[in-house]
Amino acid sequence: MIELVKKAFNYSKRTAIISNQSEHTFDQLLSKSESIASCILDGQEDLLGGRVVFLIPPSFKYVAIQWAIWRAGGIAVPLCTLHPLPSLKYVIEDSEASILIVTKAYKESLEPLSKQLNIRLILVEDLTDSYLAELPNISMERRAMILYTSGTTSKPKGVVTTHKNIQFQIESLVKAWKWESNDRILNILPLHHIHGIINVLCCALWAGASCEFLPKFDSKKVWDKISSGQLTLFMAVPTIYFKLIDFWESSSKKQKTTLSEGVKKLRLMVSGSAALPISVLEKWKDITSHILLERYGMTEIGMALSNSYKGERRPGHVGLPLPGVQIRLVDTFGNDIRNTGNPGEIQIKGPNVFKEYWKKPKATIDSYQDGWFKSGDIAVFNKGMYKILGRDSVDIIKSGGYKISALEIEDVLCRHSKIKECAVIGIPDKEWGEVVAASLILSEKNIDFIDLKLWLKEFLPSYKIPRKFIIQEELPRNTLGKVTKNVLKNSFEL
Ligand code: MLC
Ligand code: AMP
Repeated sequence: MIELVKKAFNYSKRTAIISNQSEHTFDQLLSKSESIASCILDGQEDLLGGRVVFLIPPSFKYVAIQWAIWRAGGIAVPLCTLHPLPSLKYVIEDSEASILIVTKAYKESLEPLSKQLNIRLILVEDLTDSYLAELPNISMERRAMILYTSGTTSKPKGVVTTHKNIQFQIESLVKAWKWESNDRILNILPLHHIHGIINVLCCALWAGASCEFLPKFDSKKVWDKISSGQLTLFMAVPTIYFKLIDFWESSSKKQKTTLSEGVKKLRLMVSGSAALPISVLEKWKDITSHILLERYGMTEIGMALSNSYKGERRPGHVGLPLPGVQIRLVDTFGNDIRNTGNPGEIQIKGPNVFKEYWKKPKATIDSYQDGWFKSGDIAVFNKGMYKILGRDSVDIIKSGGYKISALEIEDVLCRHSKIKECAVIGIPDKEWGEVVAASLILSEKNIDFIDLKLWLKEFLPSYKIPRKFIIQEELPRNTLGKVTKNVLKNSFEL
């Protein structure tokens, strides 16, 4: 049995999950996941690493299904509830899923696909508690999860982590941020990325703490919760803090005082997944007295660097390696340049580092240099702490904490009948970190942007749809004919 599940037996009557106004104990999580695992197994002894894709909004059911997949020996592949059908189809096909678990709400859209691909479709509503099978023994070396993340290729890659990777990632954070069983955290992050899954959900459950879900981010509801005095921790992406500040500023004087006083009761507030602007950190400190703890991580490596829990939290910096994580800063030749004060690439080693890109051995090998995972993030080591300067690729955009591939959006745009050529970039934005912007070369005189956005929605989730468009006669290119995206940035009004 994996350690996360084993530990739950010690927390039996404690509250594990709060969702849809109901509280669920660890005992309930154990018994629900056991019965779902039995249903999934359907007579088999062990799923033996079969991929189980699931599309379930954040809730007790989501967690019970995640645990059930692990307990049945499967690999959990969570889908994004915001994704349109082509994006879901891509993950289902690429992961070569054998089982698809969805709520009734998605039946109509996904049943035809499951039939076409001959995948067993299970509706959550049909899962019963009637029968319990013997569950397999799962070794820690086995693959546990595949999360799809964008990179420098057009299509997202499946990042495979083992149970051992996940356990190490959790233990490192539990230790660094002093998780305890009397903690309670609010989870408003999507549950198909590590921030929401590992840092919030799994750490809470590992510690015997409670994790409360809100179905969707909503500034007022989040403020109500974080100022209620019930929570001890909160974690979010910088865009969420930006939005919370916005809400606070538009509140009445009396309300501002109530919110600010209430939130002081938390013991820790963390920001990550994208650079935290110093202005946001400072404003948050003004209104809540909390100095946000900024940390740095990546789907492939879990969390790597963190400001101190008890000591210094330096604005604009991401601190030092988390327990057990090895970091080096290298130049293009792989020389360690940490102490030169020059910028270099962050590379990572340790049990936290993922196993492989799913079915992409070459991409996996290429992502390492001398045994170190290449993050693609550029940093400097400044007076004893790491500071992220940016990325080595202009094709990767971070917007609202989501990693977005410019190439994926270009691929879709170029399929439009009125678009001859295009280039997509990220441009700086106070709220979103970056917003997606596209330059279009048309094959016709003009294009209706409202229609274009509607068309894009069929293929891309809303956070990947360009917010800014320009039409150009030609794209800026260098002598080799490659689009110079840094030059293109100047064509957008910043
Ligand atoms: C949404 N909108 C955007 C946008 N996303 N506009 C610009 N850029 C974007 N990226 C617009 C929508 O079109 C809509 O506009 C309006 O904003 C509200 O949309 P929404 O979907 O309701 O947004 P909201 O719920 O407010 O979402 C904001 C958010 C969300 C910040 C809560 O983006 C989010 O959950 N981000 C977290 C992603 C995450 O977990 N990343 C971690 C990756 S792991 P209109 O005009 O239609 O109203 C990782 C490793 C690590 O990075 O280190 O953690
Ligand atoms: P993802 O692939 O979605 O896991 O995103 C990981 C990327 O998010 C990293 O490679 C960084 O570029 C970025 N990131 C995460 N945390 C931070 C941070 N604190 N500051 C700057 N960038 C960050």
